[in-house]
Amino acid sequence: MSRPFTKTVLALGSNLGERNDTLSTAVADLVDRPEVRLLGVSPVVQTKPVGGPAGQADFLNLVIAVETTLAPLELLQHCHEVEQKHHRVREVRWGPRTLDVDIIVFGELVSDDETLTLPHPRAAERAFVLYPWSLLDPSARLNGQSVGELAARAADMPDIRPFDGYGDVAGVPATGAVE
Ligand code: PH2
Ligand code: MG
Ligand code: MG
Repeated sequence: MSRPFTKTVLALGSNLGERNDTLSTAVADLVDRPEVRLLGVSPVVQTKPVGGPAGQADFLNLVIAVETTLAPLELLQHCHEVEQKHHRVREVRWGPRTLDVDIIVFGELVSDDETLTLPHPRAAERAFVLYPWSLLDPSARLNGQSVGELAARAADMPDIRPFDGYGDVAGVPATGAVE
């Protein structure tokens, strides 16, 4: 018997190559199987790199909501396969990458599994995740707090800029607006 659909939030980032094209194709790839359905796509934001080596390029970041019948580790594997398709090479921790796809929340699941910690252990302090998520879903909460309020308090919030070259991602108009 298959699992019921669980709502999950994924964060995507790119700071190498054709960043915006990579993000749009990656969203399409992530939902290109019957076990994963797209619920919504945030606007794309341009962000300064948080951590990692000095001098790397700005990121484009976005967040999507999906529902899936995959188990958490199956979804993680699927995210890694989509990263690989976009020639992701894991060389330097937090270094430049064509594509990073992180699972932020998986339903209400709380897990300290080393392979997949949920909610994502650093999401609550990263405006590059929280801010686009708050635009997609202003009522979203993480660890019992409003993601918009968490974003406002995050150290990287002042460096976030709208990115207006996004158009439609995977044929789905972005919801929310970046001022
Ligand atoms: N991802 C990281 C580390 N730092 N900074 C920004 N602005 N955007 C990211 O997606 C990002 C980061 C680790 O995955
Ligand atoms: Mg990441
Ligand atoms: Mg990652």
